[in-house]
Amino acid sequence: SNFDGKYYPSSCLLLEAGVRVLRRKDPPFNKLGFGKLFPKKKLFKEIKKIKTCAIVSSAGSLSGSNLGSFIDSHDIVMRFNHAPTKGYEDDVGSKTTIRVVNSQVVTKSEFNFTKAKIFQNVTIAAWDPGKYNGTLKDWLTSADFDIFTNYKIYRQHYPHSKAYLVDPHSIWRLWQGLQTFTQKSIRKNPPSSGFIGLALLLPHCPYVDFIEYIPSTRLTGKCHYYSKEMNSACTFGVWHPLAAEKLMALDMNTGDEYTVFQQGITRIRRPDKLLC
Ligand code: NCC
Repeated sequence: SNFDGKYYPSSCLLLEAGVRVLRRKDPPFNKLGFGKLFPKKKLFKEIKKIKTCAIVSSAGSLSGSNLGSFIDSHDIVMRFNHAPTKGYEDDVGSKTTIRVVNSQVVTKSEFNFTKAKIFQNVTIAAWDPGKYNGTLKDWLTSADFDIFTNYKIYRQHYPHSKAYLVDPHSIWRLWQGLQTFTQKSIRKNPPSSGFIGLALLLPHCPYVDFIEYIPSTRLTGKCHYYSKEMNSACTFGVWHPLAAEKLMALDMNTGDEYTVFQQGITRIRRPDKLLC
């Protein structure tokens, strides 16, 4: 990307948003009983050992991709919300290291967040954007959906789990980075779980292979690989600034066109800090 004539990688903008999970030491949680629910452990242990990461979008165009074994060959595999692997292994693989879940999935009874198998024995990063300029204290009472109640139940059920809340301020910083990249005015809605997941994971990986985020020639109007729902807005966006996210991802891509558009794999490298 070109800002003021100076080359500045868009991946730097992504990293500088500093998308992160909340920790016990973060005010005001260091003074609140609620903060004691956060895991003591870091999100990822031994990051030096992480060589390859994959993010699996939930796009319908994953159907028929046969990318399952490629996906499973990565050290870390990120998935979203309640996207299943069972029955779809050939196309999406079976390994899951971390799930990024939105606050609807945490709260709505149909997803059964506190009990369903799909949310167990994996790292969880749950997010809710709160208000654009709200404080973290405001957020506790004004989240779009109350993730706190079920988060607490989950952590009490599974005290050894690695379930975190994404810092909502960092989500809005990511939105600002996306706005800086896009230049044209984007609506003030949070990025999709996909983009939040990318920003959360990239600092921990030399590169991330994001699968079917930039739509390949398998493009279909099907919303998800796991359902029959037809809705192109799932791919191009209606509420989330998804089109802007994908243009930025394409700008960060280091793979060739065949890999992106025929195979459906966008490779994004962690930038060298000296470039940023
Ligand atoms: O659909 P969703 O997203 O769970 O998808 C996860 C991420 O995959 C990428 N994606 C998905 C479908 C598609 N055709 N193309 C894609 O690129 C996106 O990056 C997306 O973020 C979300 O982001 O959390 C979202 O969640 C759903 C829904 O809440 C959950 O699936 C639970 O049912 C939202 N849909 C609705 O609220 C109706 C969606 O807008 C965003």
